[in-house]
Amino acid sequence: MTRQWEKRIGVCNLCEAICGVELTIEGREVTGVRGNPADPLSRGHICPKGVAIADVYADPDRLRRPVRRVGEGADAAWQEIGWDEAFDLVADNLARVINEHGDDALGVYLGNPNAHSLGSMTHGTAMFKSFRTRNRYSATSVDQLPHQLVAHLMFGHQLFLPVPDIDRTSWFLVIGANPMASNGSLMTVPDFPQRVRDLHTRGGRMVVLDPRRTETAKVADEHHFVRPGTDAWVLLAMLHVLTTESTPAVAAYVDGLATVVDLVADFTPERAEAMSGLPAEEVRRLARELLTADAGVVYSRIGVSAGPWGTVCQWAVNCLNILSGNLDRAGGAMFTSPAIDAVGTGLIGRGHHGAWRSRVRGLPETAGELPVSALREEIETPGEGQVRALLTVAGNPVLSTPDGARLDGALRGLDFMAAVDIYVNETTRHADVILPPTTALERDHYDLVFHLLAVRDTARFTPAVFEKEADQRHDWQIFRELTLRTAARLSRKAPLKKRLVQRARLTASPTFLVGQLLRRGSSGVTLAKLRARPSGIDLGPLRGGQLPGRLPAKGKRIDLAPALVVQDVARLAAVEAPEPDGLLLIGRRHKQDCNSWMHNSERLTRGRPRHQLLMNPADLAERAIADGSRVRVTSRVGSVEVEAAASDDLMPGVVSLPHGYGHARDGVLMSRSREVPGVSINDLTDPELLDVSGNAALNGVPVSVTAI
Ligand SMILES: Nc1nc2c(c(=O)[nH]1)N[C@H]1C(S)=C(S)[C@@H](COP(=O)(O)OP(=O)(O)OC[C@H]3O[C@@H](n4cnc5c(=O)[nH]c(N)nc54)[C@H](O)[C@@H]3O)O[C@H]1N2
Ligand SMILES: Nc1nc2c(c(=O)[nH]1)N[C@H]1C(S)=C(S)[C@@H](COP(=O)(O)OP(=O)(O)OC[C@H]3O[C@@H](n4cnc5c(=O)[nH]c(N)nc54)[C@H](O)[C@@H]3O)O[C@H]1N2
Ligand code: SF4
Ligand SMILES: [Mo]
Repeated sequence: MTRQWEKRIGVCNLCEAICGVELTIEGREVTGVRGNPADPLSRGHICPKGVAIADVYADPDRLRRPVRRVGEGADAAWQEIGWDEAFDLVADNLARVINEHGDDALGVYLGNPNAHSLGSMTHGTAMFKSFRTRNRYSATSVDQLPHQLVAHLMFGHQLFLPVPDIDRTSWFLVIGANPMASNGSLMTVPDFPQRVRDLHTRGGRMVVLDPRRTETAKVADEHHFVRPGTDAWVLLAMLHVLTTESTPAVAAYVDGLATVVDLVADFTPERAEAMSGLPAEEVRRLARELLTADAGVVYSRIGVSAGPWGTVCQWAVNCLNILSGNLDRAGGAMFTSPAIDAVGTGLIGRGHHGAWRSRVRGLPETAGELPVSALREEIETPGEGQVRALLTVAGNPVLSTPDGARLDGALRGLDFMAAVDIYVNETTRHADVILPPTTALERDHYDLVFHLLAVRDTARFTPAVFEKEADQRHDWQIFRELTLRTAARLSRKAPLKKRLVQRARLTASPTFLVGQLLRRGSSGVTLAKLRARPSGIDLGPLRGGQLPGRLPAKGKRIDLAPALVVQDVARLAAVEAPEPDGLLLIGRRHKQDCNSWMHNSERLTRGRPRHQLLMNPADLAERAIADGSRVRVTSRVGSVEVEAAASDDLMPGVVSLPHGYGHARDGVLMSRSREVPGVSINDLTDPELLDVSGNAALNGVPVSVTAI
């Protein structure tokens, strides 16, 4: 018998690069995945994880029907139940807790894959809004919160984020990011390796500042070590050089230049050298190169935003791009013009900060969310407003947020927990009920988030590759049921009119909403046109000269000196010297890892282990630790045992662990993940170490390392 096969266009949603893929399908099986060369953004690029989307689809450990937990910990068993029963069970319990203890007694946590699901953007957002809790948390506060806060304060909208125009720049400074492994973040840049080769062919240069000589550093023209947590001094010193060696002129719509000049007056390159280890002369040269480049751009990401001074750093990055004349022009830091402008249309709110504070520690909210570093104490501390029920959606905070081990324990104390997730993971194993949605290949997709952050304007609608089974539910259907069934059980009722509008909105499918949103834009792209060209429509390179017209701020102005940043620079100025000797822990990402959740894929986990603590040979020798031997790593909050591996790529005094490892907790998880060696870096990271925004300082954590 000849095998029947066909090709279908799909999309990989595992990271921000949103690569187009071409799948070979035989019946209900994916037998091949390759990059789609006709995709105008990804141009055929694919990485090892892209191929593994087939593994998620086929994984026998993946949940396809709702399950209810019976028993606890190692003794837990999971019983499949029907959807109706599962929805009622969750709605009954959420409503019970809210009716008895108030809105804030329900905590919610949103994980990273929410940003990669259309249904979550259209319907999940509505559900979270309908729960009026202040105990809302997400992966944002272990990630890009400083970027959003700074964009809100400077430009007037949390997601009006400038993107490096990598395809036209001639000078690219990359700080605390490793796009060769991560494929870019807040910079949707599929095929980063080719774009760097093109940069070099044009005669351009890339410079990397990172405490580890990363894969990106290795393809750069220059790499310099910086001591973790000290980038702020380097960036402010670059501003110091710009403002003392030149007289920057800014556009008429930019306020606050004099304040910036004042703020950076004492941040000399010599001080930057003392703090960071980067020689003063290099700091000067980098600032001068940015100023004189044909087109230059500074870009920084999670090594900096998830550090102790994330907000000051992201502010300084914007100031450098603005003061060097590189904002909103080709080759600089530019704004996208997406076919659906989630910012301009108000689909995503502008943001706010400090409208309320967390109950126990008084940490500020941003855009309606509290820092996830406060979640554990809000569950454990009794009193009014205590979190008694938790709903997690596509997240794994036990592995991904600071002091995960203690959060793990706190989850056991909840009255009720539900999760919308496709796996039993280290967090969802505590849920009473797990509701599994369809996966990427089974649902329609239009990217509402990452077109907004891409290095080129394109639009693409990808219909589901596989029809869902009758007894599966899409995430938007789950959000609709949970919203409506919980609301029906609440003693506080919204006005009838509001309820009817909500019901109508939740009943429209995400695809229908995409069609409507496209019509509101001015790109001329329609759903019909997109359906006719499933590889995507090219809208061209990023457009310059859009300011001040596109500025979301009232009055269409840029504020270079927001009060919150000015105050935090004063706090920075008061720091006199680097922390005394000791080791500083940083994180890392690998090409084949996907945060905490792809370790059930055979093809991503075979081969040489990569979970080790990387350490400079001199630091190993000083402690009489042999390469490859087991060590104990200890921080203020915890201690782990792991193999150490010598690496010249680490700056002396710095050690590195990847995040998303350490699956063996009680041994109750997916079959293959359980066998993957390694520990969780977040059993060492500290919920007390925060940036002013409330973002966790996951990088630069003081640790000691001893031989076992
Ligand atoms: N120390 C340290 N910690 C870090 C980081 C770091 O660099 N260092 N990085 C941080 C960053 S940037 C992030 S984004 C966070 C990520 O942290 P989280 O978002 O909390 O965790 P993920 O590992 O992304 O887990 C995603 C979960 O979603 C599930 N899932 C996958 N697809 C779907 C879907 O389509 N629908 C649903 N409902 N569920 C799905 C998976 O099964 C998995 O359980 O980790 C952060 N933690
Ligand atoms: N393969 C893969 N790709 C991914 C992910 C994944 O898990 N795996 N996750 C996705 C997600 S959710 C995100 S948010 C993005 C993140 O994308 P990136 O920001 O590119 O993430 P990382 O690769 O962790 O790079 C952070 C870099 O910062 C460095 N660093 C640490 N501390 C400091 C410091 O104090 N100063 C400086 N200058 N550098 C420092 C680290 O050594 C590391 O090289 O990646 C996305 N892409
Ligand atoms: S770079 Fe890899 S993981 Fe990211 S979207 Fe492309 S194929 Fe998927
Ligand atoms: Mo992230």
